Amino acid sequence: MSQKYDPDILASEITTESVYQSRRRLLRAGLGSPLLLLAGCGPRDADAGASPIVTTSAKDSPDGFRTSESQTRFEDASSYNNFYEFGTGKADPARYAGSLRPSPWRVDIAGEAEVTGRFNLEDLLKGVAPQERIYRMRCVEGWSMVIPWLGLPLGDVLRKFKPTSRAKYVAFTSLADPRQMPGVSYDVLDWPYREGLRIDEAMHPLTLLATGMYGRALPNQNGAPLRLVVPWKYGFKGIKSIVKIEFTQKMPPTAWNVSAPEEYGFYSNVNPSVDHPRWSQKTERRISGTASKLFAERIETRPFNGYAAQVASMYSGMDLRKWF
Ligand SMILES: Nc1nc2c(c(=O)[nH]1)N[C@H]1C(S)=C(S)[C@@H](COP(=O)(O)O)O[C@H]1N2
Ligand SMILES: [Mo]
Repeated sequence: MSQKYDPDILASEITTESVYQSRRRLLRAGLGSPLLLLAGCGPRDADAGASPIVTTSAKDSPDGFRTSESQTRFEDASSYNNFYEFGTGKADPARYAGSLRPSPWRVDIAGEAEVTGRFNLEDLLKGVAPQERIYRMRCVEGWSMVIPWLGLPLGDVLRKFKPTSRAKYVAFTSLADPRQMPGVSYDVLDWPYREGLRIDEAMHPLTLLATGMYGRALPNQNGAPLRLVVPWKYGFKGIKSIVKIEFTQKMPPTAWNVSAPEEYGFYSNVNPSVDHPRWSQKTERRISGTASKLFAERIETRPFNGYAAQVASMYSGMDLRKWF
């Protein structure tokens, strides 16, 4: 996780065609709804991809659902990515994720729940209202973004499947299809990419199952058609292109923990007082720049990425140096 940003790959790579396709998926998934238009972020014309869409003057609400900090530009959020299934360079996902086919899409629901099986994306999401959430995101590598997501509270989706009292954790699995994802032919991670949450973390109202960002469907490089967003954890918990969700009794294995257990723990809460073994986590550089200056000055990283008021109680009594 130490590749350099390739400044040659910017928004110009995000073709009109891919924006058009992503808008069609958004509409098909029922997300081009009046609610989103009211939020000032409805689907726009196919060629709107070159300019940032959402500008909000909303103040931070007490529940943390919207931050008023300045937003990362769409161009940067969709061209500076980690999605190792398409290569390990920051510019690789935008360059290569065109081969991902996000529609039709099915998700397996398995494990400790009354309702399990394989569901079309539309059926998986049916009955839960899409929302906009403007979250700070902090990568373990030391950069951060502010992104207006569209999605559904994960807990509302999970409850439809009636998890049993034995469901203590939720395990997520990404697609790993070498025909769509050139990177899975390389041995950089133990494919498929996997992540997990404790059940209370999964049910927390801040946890989002994202289907879009900046008023449009997710670009492939950001994890189309469905990815996790957990704003108080390091970015790698935000597993992309999810094909399986399993309720488990035991703590599930996660891709980064399997590959480097001394560097990446299960919890992965943003914690400036626990250094990564190879670098400090005390500060971060916000990607809030212009085309000529990607990174802003260093700022201090906050415990739980600034969401302590909402989430710290879930970890009371836990030694967060041990459970990193
Ligand atoms: N399937 C999959 N999901 C993934 C990753 C990945 O390589 N594969 N990278 C993670 C990491 S390290 C980060 S920081 C975020 C980046 O999300 P973004 O590119 O949308 O900003 O995705 C996470 N989800
Ligand atoms: Mo990351």
